[in-house]
Order: sequence, then C-alpha cells, then structure tokens
Amino acid sequence: MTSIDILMPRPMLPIVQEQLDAAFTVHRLYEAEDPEKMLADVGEKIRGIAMAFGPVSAELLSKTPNAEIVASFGVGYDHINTDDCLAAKVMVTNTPDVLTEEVADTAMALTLMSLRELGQAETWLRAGKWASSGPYHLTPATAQGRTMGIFGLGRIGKAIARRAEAFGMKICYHGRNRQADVAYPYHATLTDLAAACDTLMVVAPGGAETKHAVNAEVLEALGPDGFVINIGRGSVIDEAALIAALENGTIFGAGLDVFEDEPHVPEKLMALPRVTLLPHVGSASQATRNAMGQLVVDNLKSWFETGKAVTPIPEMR
Ligand code: NAP
Ligand code: 8YV
Repeated sequence: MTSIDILMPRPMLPIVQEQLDAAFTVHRLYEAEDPEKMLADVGEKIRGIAMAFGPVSAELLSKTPNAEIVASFGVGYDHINTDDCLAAKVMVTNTPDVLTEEVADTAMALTLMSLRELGQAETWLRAGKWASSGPYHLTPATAQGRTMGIFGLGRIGKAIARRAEAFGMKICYHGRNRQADVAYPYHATLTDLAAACDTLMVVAPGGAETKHAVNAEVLEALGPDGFVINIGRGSVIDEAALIAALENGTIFGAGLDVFEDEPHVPEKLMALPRVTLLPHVGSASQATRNAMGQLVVDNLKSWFETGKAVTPIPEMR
C-alpha cells in the first residue's frame, strides 16, 4: 500500500503518523512552506485524507479529485461538509465508542466541579487563602436531589445518564427521537426539557441543525437554580445568551468543555464566578486519544485493503 498517497493536513498523534508512514506515502500539508503549491503538486495523487479536527469541504476535495476517503479523528464530524463528501462520492469515517466512557467521566467531573465550585475551591487553597482567610465558602448548589436533562441521549449521553443516576440524580432527555431502549422521560422540545430539569447536559452534535439550540428562551426555562453543562459542541449554545443569563441570574451556573470559537474563550465568561471552564479535554487521556488514532489508521487500511470502512459516519452507511 506504500504506493497509496495520503494527505495529512494537520499534525496527528505519533501512533497515527508511525503506522501511516509504514503503510502509505504520507504528504504533510502542515509542513509545506507553500501548502497551496503542495496541493497543486500532489493533489491528483491523493487517495485518502487523515484529518484531525480541521475543515473538509468542496474546496479541499476539488484539489484532491481522486480522494476516496476522509478518516477523521473524533466522533463529532461537524467540521466536515458531509454533503460535499457525498456529492464527491468520498467516504467519511469518525471514531465512535472508544471515547464514550472517557467523555462521560469528564462530563460527570465537570458537573460536580460546577455544582460544588471545586475548581474555585482549589484556587482558594493554592492562593493561600485557606490559611489566611479561612475555609472556602459553603456552596449554594449541591449535586444532591438534582434532575439532569440530557440534550442528545446517544452513546455518550447514555453513559453520562448511568453515572448521574449513580449520583442519585433523576434523568430526562430531548433529541429528535424518543429512544426505544431507555425508560427516562422524553421531552419533545428543548424548552420543555429545560423546564423539567435543573441541570442541562448538552451532548448533542454540532452543525447547522443544532446551532444555538440552547438560546435565551431555553435558559429562561431552565431557571435561577439551573446549571448548563456543555460537553458536546460550543456551537450548540448561544454563548452571548449564556453570558447574559449568567450575568442576570436567569440561570445559576455553567460548566463548559467546548466553546463557539475555540481556543478563544470570551473574557466575560472567564470573569464570571460560577462558571467552570475546561479546554476541550473530554476525551483527552493518552489511552483514549490513542484508541481514536488507531481507528483512523484502521479505517484507512481497511478501506484500501477491503474497500470497506470500519466506522463510517451514519450518512455513509
Ligand atoms: P451519538 O451517539 O450520535 O449521539 C448523539 C445524540 O444527539 C443522539 O441521541 C441523537 O439523537 C442526538 N442528535 C443528533 N442530532 C441531533 C439534532 N440535530 N438535534 C437534536 N438531537 C440530535 O454521538 P456521541 O458519540 O454520543 O457524541 C455526541 C457528541 O459529543 C459528538 O457529536 C461531539 O460533538 C461531542 N463530543 C465531545 C467531546 C469533547 O471532548 N468534549 C468528545 C466526544 C464527543 P436523535 O437522533 O434522536 O436526535
Ligand atoms: C476531540 C471531540 O477532542 O471526538 C470528538 O468529537 O470533540 C474530541 O474527542 C477532538 O476530536 C479532537 O480532535
């Protein structure tokens, strides 16, 4: 397969680079002095694209007209224009399942950090204030007795639900469809879900359909004891509306792993006291990221050896 040319637009993990180098001829766009010249020189030869969280649309595909597959790193693929890939008859794969439990762990940790202000309490200790000023204040919020409303009860949403139940929380959810395999109450609209819970867990995918789904109306419905936790995609929440809701006391607090314009986080958000912020680390352990990377490699190898992908995105099945 070393005769097969693969484009790598952005750096990938060593586990991916080493295996792709051994199996294919890899062209690293990010190392090119003039990426456009590299594309003009090798674009026609490219048969596969290994992509780490960067855009793929007709613009790139027109420069790689013989590409057959985009193997994307990550389960979310809102950065990939699937219509353009379908039109160009290009297979798209993602990395589901191998990160589900890790991301659910992070979501639960973020929930507890947010409700109990654990990050702020640690900052208090590290600043010497425990010794100089006394104990950190008692938190107004507690995890006990809460109802978690999950927006996007898919693989990760269900893994979060199991954890939250173990912490004594009630669960309800919203998505486009009622799930056949769970008994949790279903709410047909996101506003209804927000009104029925006090901890809104956002784990729906990004993209045009969900953009700003969590808006001022939803936050109003969540109410003054409410927390929003976002482990899904930044685009799903109207960040300006969220900041306003936090400033006005429309909701109580938030825990965010993802943002609208990563890695940029609005100053206003950083200045708010009842907000816990993480730098998109949901899946970010070495073991889980390596498992995701292995799926990128396995998809490319399987495609060129058998003509079948291991984990095609739902639109390509
Ligand atoms: P999944 O199994 O496909 O679940 C997605 C859920 O969202 C499904 O229950 C689906 O239910 C619902 N959904 C999909 N499209 C929707 C829409 N347009 N409107 C409303 N609901 C919709 O995916 P997953 O593996 O759980 O991953 C979920 C998302 O988590 C990813 O797409 C990614 O954005 C995010 N993620 C973040 C991190 C991180 O590091 N923070 C890590 C991994 C994943 P219906 O089909 O019934 O609507
Ligand atoms: C990764 C993610 O951080 O899988 C996803 O959808 O958001 C995360 O696991 C991301 O893909 C990094 O490239």
